[in-house]
Amino acid sequence: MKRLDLYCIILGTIFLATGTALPGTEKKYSEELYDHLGITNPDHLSAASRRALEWPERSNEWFIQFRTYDLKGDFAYEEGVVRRDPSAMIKVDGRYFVWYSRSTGETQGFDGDIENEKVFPWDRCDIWYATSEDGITWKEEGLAVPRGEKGAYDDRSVFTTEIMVHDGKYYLCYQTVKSPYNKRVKNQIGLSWADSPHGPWTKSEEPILSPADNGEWYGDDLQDRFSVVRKGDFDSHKVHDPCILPYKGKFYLYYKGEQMGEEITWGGRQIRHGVAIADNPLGPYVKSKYNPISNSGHEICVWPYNGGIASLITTDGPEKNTVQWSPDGINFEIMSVLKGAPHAIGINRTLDPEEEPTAALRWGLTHEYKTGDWQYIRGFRSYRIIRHSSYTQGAKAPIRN
Ligand code: AAL
Repeated sequence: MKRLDLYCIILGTIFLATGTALPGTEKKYSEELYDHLGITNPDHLSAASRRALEWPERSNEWFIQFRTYDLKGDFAYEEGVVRRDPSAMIKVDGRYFVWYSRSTGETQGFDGDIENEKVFPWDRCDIWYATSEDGITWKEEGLAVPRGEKGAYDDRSVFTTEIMVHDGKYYLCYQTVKSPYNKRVKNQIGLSWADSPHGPWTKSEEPILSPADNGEWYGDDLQDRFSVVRKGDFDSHKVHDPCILPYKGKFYLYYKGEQMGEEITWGGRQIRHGVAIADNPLGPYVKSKYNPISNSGHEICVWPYNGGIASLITTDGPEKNTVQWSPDGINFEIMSVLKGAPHAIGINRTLDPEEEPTAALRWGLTHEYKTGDWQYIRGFRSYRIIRHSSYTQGAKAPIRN
């Protein structure tokens, strides 16, 4: 390295360390922006102020706050039964429909007899459905899609489902696990379709999406999912939380990936989303070369807006609790940062998502953990927070549909 280069590097490091810009390199911003951010001394900018000055211009139209509430009828809390991960809600013949994971029995975990016990609340689930006239009082209608026969790719559990209606047909996509359910088991995505929301459902003979196969486990302990020789793609272990949206004449299957050797990052669990695209609802679904399309998130919650796709990113990663939007279903930008959001949202597809950016989230379904064993389906509402006074009004508003 030349002596001059070294001198410049040392000087730059000193200026950065002392919070002072190199002479002549400080970028200037408008007086309005300085005033808006409360920066009255632009010659002494903290690292936080420098970041704030570089924020993209954003209005508050994507900023919302949520509240949740109990539902009635068969969705009232019931000890002994797990009802969780509600699908989107649709309306057929004046009634709302929802599908969800349902199981019974306590969770034993992975320490005992995994062949016969239940390792997670979402283990040994089938997909059930319920209907409601008002979205508040629900009637459980019964089984929609059962686990497969012994030996099938979905013989252990079918769970975390989403509904898509297209051309008069109904499509349920969902997660699948094949026995034995150990910590290294790969999770896939299955699909069933029907002519009526009441079924009968026809099942895909093979999964429609599988984890990437480019990771390599270290050792042969089936209960160790963190030891790897190579991690592979972001979705090398599990493909989860599928949701198919018809978009631009194709079918976009959004999903959560879990990676072999998942780490805890500066934002928590290393969770990211991907998309796989098909010409037909039944597939084949081809993973986008741009995957992963998020660097954070958990359950998929996506809706069409203004020619693009919006996505609520919750729970894990440095960008958790943000609403994001992409003009093309792939390249997402943060539109707002929220205080928090309900988990596993089942979007209300009967609302007009184009009314405003977050209209699709005005009310719908979520799930909540009463205990580690028992989860139940609840309702949520969201409110736009535009002025300080509307914050109070929103928080106190009664539940209306
Ligand atoms: C959920 C989802 C998937 C996971 C588990 C059940 O919130 O992310 O469905 O497997 O938790």
